[in-house]
Amino acid sequence: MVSQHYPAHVSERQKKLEAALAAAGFDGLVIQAGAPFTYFSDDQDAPFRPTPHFAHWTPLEGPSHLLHLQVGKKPRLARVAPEDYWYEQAPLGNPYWASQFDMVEVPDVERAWRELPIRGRTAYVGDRPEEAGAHGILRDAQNPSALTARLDWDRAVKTAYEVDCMAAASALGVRGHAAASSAFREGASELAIHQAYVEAIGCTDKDLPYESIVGLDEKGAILHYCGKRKTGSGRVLLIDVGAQVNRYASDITRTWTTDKADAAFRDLVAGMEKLQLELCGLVKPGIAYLDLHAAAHQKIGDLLHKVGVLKIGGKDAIARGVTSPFFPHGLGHFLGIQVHDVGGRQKSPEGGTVPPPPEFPYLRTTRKVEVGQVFTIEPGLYFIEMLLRPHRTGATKDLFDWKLVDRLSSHGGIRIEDNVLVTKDGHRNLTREATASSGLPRAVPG
Ligand SMILES: [Mn+2]
Repeated sequence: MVSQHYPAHVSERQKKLEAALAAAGFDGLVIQAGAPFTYFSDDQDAPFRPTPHFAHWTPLEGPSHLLHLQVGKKPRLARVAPEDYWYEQAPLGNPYWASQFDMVEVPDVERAWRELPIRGRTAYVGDRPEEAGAHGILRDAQNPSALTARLDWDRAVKTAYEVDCMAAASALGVRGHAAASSAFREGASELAIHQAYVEAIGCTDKDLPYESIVGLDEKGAILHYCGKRKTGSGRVLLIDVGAQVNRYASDITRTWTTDKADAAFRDLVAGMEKLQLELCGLVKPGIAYLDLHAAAHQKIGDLLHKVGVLKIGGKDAIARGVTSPFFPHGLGHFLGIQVHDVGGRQKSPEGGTVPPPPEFPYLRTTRKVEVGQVFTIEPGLYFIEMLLRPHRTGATKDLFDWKLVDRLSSHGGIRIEDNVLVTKDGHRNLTREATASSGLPRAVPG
């Protein structure tokens, strides 16, 4: 994907970096693309992922490259391109982004270091600090938290280039989800639904931003279910899978049902779709993400009450602690180069953490909502026996319709997840935009 906003992205990075260097007391920074991760006692590497701080500057793929950033200078990028006949070493050519760098190509990492004129107080960010030490970067300048905290903080606010990448990643994901939902309706297995997804977006599993979650029926209640049953079909599909563009992720979940699903469960799915969109509609600068999360609990409590699973709704259900067994995760998380992007609980540019309140321990986002942030809105409603069991006896047992709970348990759960950008006037829903403009059926479950 070519974005006209890329030059402005690099200028913005440079501006933010210079402020961060000044605040942390450095003159320059070397960021390393990262080393391949080799499994213990093996000669096989895990699929490579670049250091996120490196990917924040350039979509250049592959390990070992060095990026040298200095105050007032054009970024210098030493691309490591070994002479090697085991793996493909494709020539770089002239990609649209390369002119933003003072580029040099070298056959190994040692020569990459020699290409960098390191002087003054230079910091290093990467996974090979000992290598940085051998090239004159002091120990207290290797991954210094005073600098990395500021870089993490800045990553939460996306540039127009990053938004282009993430919108494209949502569009790709939506295409895959449409194919997956068709496969589900034709009676496909979990494995076949997964294959329909990757086939539709034209990638392999290692190009996905995270392992796909494809759960039929009761498996939908396992939040990170990664099995892929080869046979069988379902009445309900919970599918959580994204796509990557220039290393930026989308993270999309849909829940689909066939007409064989219980009518009460289908009402829950329709209700979740409606309340998910209402929650997206509340997103605007200045609010606390925690308030969105609390609103989700109230809406889910009301829905459970309306369908008859709970005998009380909304505020009362929250006060009695009976929404949490159905909705035991956070409403969402920051999204970007990492699927669970950094900085969601960060207190300030200097670092520190704002912990979630004790009643919502899994909430990953406690930071104030600001223009340029991208995060997910993903309310969930599941029938998880481990969490329901404590309520089957004791003070809260009469608040549930246990017969209905037991009837719906075999349907697993519901999660609906979009990727939302905070704008000056409110928000842009990158996922629904892609759904609306794709010509594909709108991703309305049920
Ligand atoms: Mn997610």
